Formats: sequence, structure tokens, C-alpha cells
Amino acid sequence: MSKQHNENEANRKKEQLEQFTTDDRGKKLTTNQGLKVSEDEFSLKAGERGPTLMEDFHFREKMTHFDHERIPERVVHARGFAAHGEFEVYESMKPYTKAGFLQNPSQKTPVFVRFSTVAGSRGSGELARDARGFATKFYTEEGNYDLVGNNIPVFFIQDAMKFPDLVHALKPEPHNEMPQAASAHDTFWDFVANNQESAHMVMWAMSDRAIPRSFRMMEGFGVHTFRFINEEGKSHFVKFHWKPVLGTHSVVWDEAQKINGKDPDFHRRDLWESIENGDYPEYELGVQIVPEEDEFNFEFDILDPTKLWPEEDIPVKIIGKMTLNRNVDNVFAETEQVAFHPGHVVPGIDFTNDPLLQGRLFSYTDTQLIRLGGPNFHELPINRPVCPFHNNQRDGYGRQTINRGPVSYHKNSLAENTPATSTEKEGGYTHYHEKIDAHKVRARSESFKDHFSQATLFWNSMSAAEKEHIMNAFSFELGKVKNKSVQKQVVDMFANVSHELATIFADAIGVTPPAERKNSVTKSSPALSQENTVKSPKTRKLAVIIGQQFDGIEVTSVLNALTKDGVQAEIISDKLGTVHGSNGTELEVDHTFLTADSVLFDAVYAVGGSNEDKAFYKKAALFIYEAYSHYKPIGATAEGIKLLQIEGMENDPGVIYGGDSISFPSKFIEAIAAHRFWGREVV
Ligand code: HDE
Repeated sequence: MSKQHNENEANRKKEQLEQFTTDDRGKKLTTNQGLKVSEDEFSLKAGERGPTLMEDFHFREKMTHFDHERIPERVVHARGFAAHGEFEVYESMKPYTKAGFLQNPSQKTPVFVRFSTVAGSRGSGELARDARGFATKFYTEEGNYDLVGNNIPVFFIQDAMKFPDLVHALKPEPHNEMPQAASAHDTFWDFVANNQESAHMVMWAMSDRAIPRSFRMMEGFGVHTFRFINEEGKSHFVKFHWKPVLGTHSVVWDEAQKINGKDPDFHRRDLWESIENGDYPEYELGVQIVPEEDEFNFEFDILDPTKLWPEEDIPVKIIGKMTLNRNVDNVFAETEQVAFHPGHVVPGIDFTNDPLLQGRLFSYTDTQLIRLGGPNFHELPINRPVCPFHNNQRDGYGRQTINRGPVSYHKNSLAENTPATSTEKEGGYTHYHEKIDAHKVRARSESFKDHFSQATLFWNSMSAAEKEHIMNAFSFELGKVKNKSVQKQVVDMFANVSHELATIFADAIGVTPPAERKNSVTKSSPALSQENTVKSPKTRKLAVIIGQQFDGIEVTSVLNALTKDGVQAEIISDKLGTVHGSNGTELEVDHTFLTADSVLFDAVYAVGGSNEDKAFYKKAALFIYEAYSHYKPIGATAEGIKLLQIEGMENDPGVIYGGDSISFPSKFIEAIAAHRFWGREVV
């Protein structure tokens, strides 16, 4: 296949959307009926100071449209942001699946990805402690395939029946609608303590995974076990993973809370700006594959969505790459109106009996009916497949297709029995012929009853710093819980995961520590620790704290070296305008201490300036101290050392002092890539 052909394929969705895109710039203002408007500021009145007239159709149309501009937000995952991109497979997956988009390495499939938080409403801060949605729509030649995942590989509950209860407990409490976008309240923890299958996901939610640095730096997981089906009809169990090329990184909790105030759009801004700058976010698609005959060879049930498959036991095979390379034109039309559904599958991908997945297969279409106002949401431009679609469905709110002819039923003779069904060979979807012979029961399978082993596996896999963050998160969250009995129940529950963990947070919240409990799980999975992730300086945001009469030669050479490695420097001073270096170098100031904040950057380069007063030094020192207390890399050169507030700070890990200016840039880049330096004693 030629390169041109691939590009055409990748652009198919873009071209389709363009048919619906309109640019109002330079055009004449009209009503929705196309009537040219002569006056758009004043309503039609009986006299200049008189009442407005009913006759004013222009006013009524404009106001009515405005009055109806809002649609219900998603009941969960309301706050989200999305981008377009493309996916390509590295090698044919033919032995495992017949899915067309996974066959040919030279084929590109358009995708649309929406990232989200779960609990908060549409306007909430993005740095909530929460799971993140990671939903991908592949516009394949065989129809849309949606991989509707999260950045945490397991879920709170095992059966969809409990989802409304979970969400009621997690959302703001109904009597006073507080707290927004937070799990730190009584009803959530009451739910946890009384639904102990949540233990494993709660461990993830209390870990750094729940406060990602960026959508570009988090993993994605399909969570459920799905099936791959090949041409011969053979089934393999499969779990899906997205691995971010930049690695998996997080912020610290104090920082997250401050970012929510300083820039509640922090994550969407990061995604938007990266794409605008051409730093396209990339994720590799990985699969863990288990042959059908091995279904019962594990110490957990592979259908249980509170269990992950340790990567050391079942390796993740990397099979392709997704690149996000285009921002949306209109957030409402695309991001808000996109409708994902785990039931949007293509031949070669099938479901398992995971009771959480089975329930999701009902919920997603159901929710779109109320959210998008009727059964024609598949016709919204963002939701249309790029392949043809024909059936006998007709009419309903907002119908756009004009179906010709009298026949809208199957079977028929008047239209030669078309639209016609397809055989499996012709690409018709057939469900996997799984044999089922069972009693109808409302019950949890015995094999789903171990709630703690993998929660402990997760705990065992954490580094010392990660464990400390988890203990602090429990202490914070339960510190916000008012009900003593709930606090106690949670302490008792998590003593089953780790006695050490439960004892530490029990102490922090004034609850009697639990009695010593034996925990036989010693296994760990290094792949779960973010300490072992990819480290790269690329796209890291550097705050350059600089004043008048800085050392021009040094700063120019350091910034050149850093930007060559992909670091993005922004100049911060106490006034906008230009700062002047000693040798005539000039730099344009991007932000002042008022408009920028330490929490919005990954690292700080303390330069200072020989011509600055005490006020400048005070603001600069505070900025740097905050970065230091969030364990961020700090580089300081001769003049900049004066900005380091604490004595001996220059000897701390991740503080690079530029005494030796030759090796300074490379040491600083290495520190920026390292992300954070947990070894610092911070009070
Ligand atoms: Fe969802 N979920 N979910 N969910 N979910 C929705 O569908 C639901 C679950 C996920 O960016 C809703 O269109 C049930 C697991 C994402 O548009 C709703 C259950 C996972 C998104 C719904 C789950 C997810 C949603 C709300 C338990 C990870 C946002 C709006 C059985 C694998 C998609 C909507 C987007 C959205 C139901 C559990 C991921 C109500 C009943 C597990 C990423 O249909």
C-alpha cells in the first residue's frame, strides 16, 4: 500500500467531518432560515422606551436557541477533553484476530480519544484524585470499534448491578451537594467498607496513578477481559493496554490541589498545547493474550474485573501505536457529542461473561438516549462510521438521513430483500459460540470472592515513596470523613491489605490501630511501580526565573542545550516585557510571578539577575521553594544560587548547581527527565 493511500485512510474521518464544518467568518449574519439580519442589538419595541413585541421572530429565535444550548452532562466522566489521531498496527495480528484494522502494518485507522475524570461535573478541576477515562473510537473500515477504558486496570465492583450505588456514594452527597470532584467524604468510604471487592481499585485510587501529570503520561486499560477471534473461529482471551511513550508520571497531592485553583484546565491545556506545538502524544497498544484452554490456570478468575494479569506472568505484547495529532474544531460538537459504547465492536473482537462488562453493554446506549436526545445520535458527525451504514431504522428526533423508497423492513421482496445481511465470510458479525449450560441465579461466583490478594500485590509492588504517598492519601481522605464508625471500618478493611498501611493511617486519624493480621501475599509486580517507567525530558515545562542583567552567555547556552532535548522553557520575571542580559542578550518574558505559578511547571532554572531588588528575590525564592518542596528538579547558576532559600539546598538530590558550567546542562537534563527527587527531606 502506498504512503499516499495510508494518509488518505488516516484522513477519512477528517474529510467526513469537513462536510459538516462551517466557518462563519466573513459571512453575512442571517436567521436560521437564511434571512439576512439588519439589526442584532436591539429587540423590536413599541417605541424606543416601550415593551418588546411578540412579533420579533429574530429575538425569539436567538433567545430560544440560547435557552436550549445545554444538554445533560454525562452522569459519570462529565469532565473530559478529546483529540483526533491515527492508529497503526506494527505486525499482523492474524493468528489471534480477524479484526481488519489489526491486520496490515501499512494501514492507518483514524481515531478519536476522549480523556476524562469520573466523579466531577463538567466544570470541575482536572486534578481531582480520581480514575481517568481513556476512551478510544477507532473509525475502521468494518465499523466503529470503541475501546472504552480507564487509566486504572481494575474496577471498584464486580457486577454492573452495583454501579448506581457506587456512583451515588462517590458523587457529592445529595443533601448538600458536597464535595465536588472528590472521594474524601463519608458516603464514598462507607461504600468502600461495605463493598470490600473495592479494595484493589481503592489502592490504585489512593496511589499516584489517580493524580496524573498529564493525559500524555498515563496508561490506559480496557479493564475487562475481552476475546480475540481469528478466521478459524478460535478464541483467545485478551486484555488491552495503552502505554504512553513518555512514560507514566504523576504530580504530588499538595500540588494537585493547588493546580485545581491556579489552572483548573491544566490537563486539557497540556493536551491542546502539545498538539498545537506538534508534540503529538503517542501511546503504544499492548495486549496480554491467554489461550482459551488456559482459562482456569490462574489463582484468580480471569473474568473478575477487580483483578489484573501481572505483566511478569503474562507479558504485554506491544502491537501498535496511536498518535494524537489534531485538536477538535469545536468542543461541543465533537468532545461533548461523542458517544462511546463498549458494545461497538468489529468482527474479531468479542465479549466475555464478566458481569461488569455485560451490564455496560446495556448502559452506554441507554445513557446516550437521554444525553443526546434520541436514537439518532449515531448520525452526529463525530459518531458516524467512515464505512457505509444501511438498515431499516427510521425517523425519531433529529433524524438527518433522508431514506428513499417505501421499504423499511426485513425480509422483503420489493427491494430484493435489501439491505441484505452478510455471511461471516462477507464480514457479517457473529457472536462467539460459547457453550452455556447453567442455572439462572443472582449470585457472585465463588471464584470472585478473594478481594485482598491483588490489593496486597499492588502495595508490595510500590517503592518506598509511592507507599508513603498512599499512606498520606488514606490519611487525607479518611481525615475528611466525619463518621468514626466509617473510619474504623475502613481501617479494619485495609488491615487485610497491609497491616503497616492500616496502622499508619489509623494513627493519623486517631483510630485504634488494628490487631496484627497475617498476610501471606508476598508477591510483587515491578511493572506496577511508576519508579520503573520511561524517563524523558521531552516536553517538560521549565520555569526560567530571571531578572535584569542576567548572565547572557551562560543562559543562552544552557537554554539552547535544554531545548535541543525537548525541554520547553518559559521565561518568568516580575514584569512582562524584555529582560536584558549582561552581553546584550534579550529575552521576552512569558509570565510574571502573578500569572505563573511553580505548580504549573516540571522544573525550575534559577538564574536571577544582578540588577534586581529584594522584592524580586522574595517572589523568586518562594517560587523555587515550592518547586523544591514538590521534589522537582532545580538548576541554579552563579547568580541564581542566591534564590535558593534553604541553607545547603544546593547539595540536595535533584538540585543542580551550575558551578561547573560545562556539565551543567547535561546534568540538569538528566534531572528533568528523572521527574521528581523523593529523597529530599521536606517539611
Ligand atoms: Fe463507564 N459509563 N460504566 N466505565 N465509562 C459511562 O456512558 C458504566 C466502567 C468509562 O469519554 C457512561 O456515555 C457502567 C468501567 C469511560 O464519553 C455510562 C459501568 C470503565 C466513560 C457508563 C461502568 C468505564 C464512561 C456515562 C459498570 C473502564 C466516558 C456517559 C458496569 C473500563 C466515555 C456515557 C466518554 C462513561 C456506565 C464502568 C469507562 C453511564 C454501568 C469498568 C471512559 O453509560
